[in-house]
Amino acid sequence: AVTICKFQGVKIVRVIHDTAEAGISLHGGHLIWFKPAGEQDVIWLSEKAEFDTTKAIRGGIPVCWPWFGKAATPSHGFARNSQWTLKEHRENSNGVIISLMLEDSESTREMWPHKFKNELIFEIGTELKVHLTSTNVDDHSWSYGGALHTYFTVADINTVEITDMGKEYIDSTQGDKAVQGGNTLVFTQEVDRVYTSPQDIITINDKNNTRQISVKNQGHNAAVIWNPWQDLSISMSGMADNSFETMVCVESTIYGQGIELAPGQSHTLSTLISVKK
Ligand code: TA6
Repeated sequence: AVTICKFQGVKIVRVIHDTAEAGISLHGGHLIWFKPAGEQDVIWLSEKAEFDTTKAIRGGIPVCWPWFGKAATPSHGFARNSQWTLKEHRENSNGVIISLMLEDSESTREMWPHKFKNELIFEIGTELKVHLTSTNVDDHSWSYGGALHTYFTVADINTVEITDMGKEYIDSTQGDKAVQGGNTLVFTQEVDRVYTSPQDIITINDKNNTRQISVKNQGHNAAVIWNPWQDLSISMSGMADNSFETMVCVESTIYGQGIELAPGQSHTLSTLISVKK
């Protein structure tokens, strides 16, 4: 069943199906939970997340668009702070499909002077698929970047290993230095990296391999991996001091102004998330 209800004061689309449960906030077009039947939550939501419609929600899947990071203000673009509308929902035995829309308005054109149409499709079943299709409905070309900035739940960041994110990365903790790394990433301090040649499927090995989450990205040019570690968590909004221990972000990213669209053209950025059996 699909219902529209209120959660922490914001309007959400709530999905309850034999295959999975999910919640999507219309503020931000932001998925805030996804739980396949018989599994623990896959997506992390901060216990201190603020559901104040002027801010992005801490956790879930923030939709960063039309730029990634601090390339302009607001950080990570305006889509995660915008009110999306529910376009349609469909249901079958495999799961539920939810489609949300965001179009340019006077206030978006003040921040970014282009006309666009964004459709955000969530396929919710034993796997979670998220597709963000951006269309240029303006009379000139424009370029954009962004990310599906997924926060994953992990049992303990100290025993997490990530593989197949590729070897080359830009390290934001070292002034955007280009680094050649290995194929396995473990966490002992803050990690904030843009991996520029990721493999097709990135694996999060959690809790000494008792759970593996696979993340298949498409339409991207990079994968960002982020854990703020303790000092940053303490200073960040919507974050409890030790909450870095139970989360990691693995993001399907269009780094830089990576995609150029001519009038009428579209591009889709996706992330496909599944728990490996
Ligand atoms: O994706 C990693 C990152 O850009 C980090 O640099 C980091 O600070 C984070 O996202 C969270 O950004 P936010 O604007 O949500 O606080």
